[in-house]
Amino acid sequence: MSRKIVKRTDWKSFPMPEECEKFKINRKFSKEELSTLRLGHIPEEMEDKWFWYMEGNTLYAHRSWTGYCIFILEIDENAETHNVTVNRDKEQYKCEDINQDIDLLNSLLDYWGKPEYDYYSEWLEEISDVINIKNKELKNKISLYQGNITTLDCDCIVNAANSSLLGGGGVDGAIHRAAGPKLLEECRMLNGCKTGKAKITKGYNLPAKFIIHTVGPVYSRKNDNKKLLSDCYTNSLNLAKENDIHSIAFPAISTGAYGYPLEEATDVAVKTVLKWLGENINYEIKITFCCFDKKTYDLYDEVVNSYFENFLE
Ligand code: AR6
Repeated sequence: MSRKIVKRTDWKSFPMPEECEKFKINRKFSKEELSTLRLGHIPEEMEDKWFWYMEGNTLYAHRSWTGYCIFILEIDENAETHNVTVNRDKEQYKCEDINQDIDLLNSLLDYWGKPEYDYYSEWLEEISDVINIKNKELKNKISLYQGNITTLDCDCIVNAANSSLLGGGGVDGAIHRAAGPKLLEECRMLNGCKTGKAKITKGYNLPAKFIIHTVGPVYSRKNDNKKLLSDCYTNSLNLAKENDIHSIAFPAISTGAYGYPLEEATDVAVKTVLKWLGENINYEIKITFCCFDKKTYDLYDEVVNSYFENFLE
């Protein structure tokens, strides 16, 4: 790996927050994990990202670029860590439950320690099992439609929104125009939405009863594009299930203004939806991929069918 090692000085230095808390986690790192952690990381995007670096055997993990919350982990000579100090500005990062921090940090360390962690290969393995077992049931739950999503008469349509949830261009603009101004009123109450997450509103003047708003990643040639885009589909479907929604239509999230290359985005969308269906096989739901133009439709058609062509009787 030819990445340079990240140092404290690579990051702008706010004074350290003064409020300290301590908690314990127990983990042992392998040699590979430790050498990956030692490289550190500078985020390329502002939102929801971490900056970390090691000085000697101390790992500093800054929550976002502000440095208002810094986790400091001592790693001992056996490559184990137990004691974590949190310096946080409580105005900016209050903590209601320290167990959440422990879970968060553990999952981050899982992720950070893996050299060039590739979610994509992991899905490929998982998805082939799901599809092999349940192919026919899955096939009947998916359909394609070419046209304007706002005309679809299903329980719910998904909006490719931005994190303000206050409207925009593309499919977002079309949905707000068709649903009417009450949608914006409800959206104002939602306090935005993070990339990869999803929130639900009523459909107002739309044929669809509900709208699930999700925020796709702005494509940036980074590993976690796939993960974030996949999260949009998974979180939208989880929210649909929680709300007893049995038919839902997705646009091609992130492939317009957010610049996600269509082929990869289609692959991620189809794989994620199939995986979710496989894991929720007893839930009755019809999922439509709504493709605005013929090029998108043809690509979805090809990708969806590629999963089933070997299995159809
Ligand atoms: N019905 C179905 N699909 C549509 C429609 C429609 N009426 N209109 C566009 N598409 P985009 P993004 C397709 O740009 O890339 C907004 O300003 C379009 O052809 O709508 O996730 C938000 O506020 C493309 O395939 O969403 C955000 O700021 C797909 O929908 C930003 O754009 C997504 O294109 C989100 O960008």
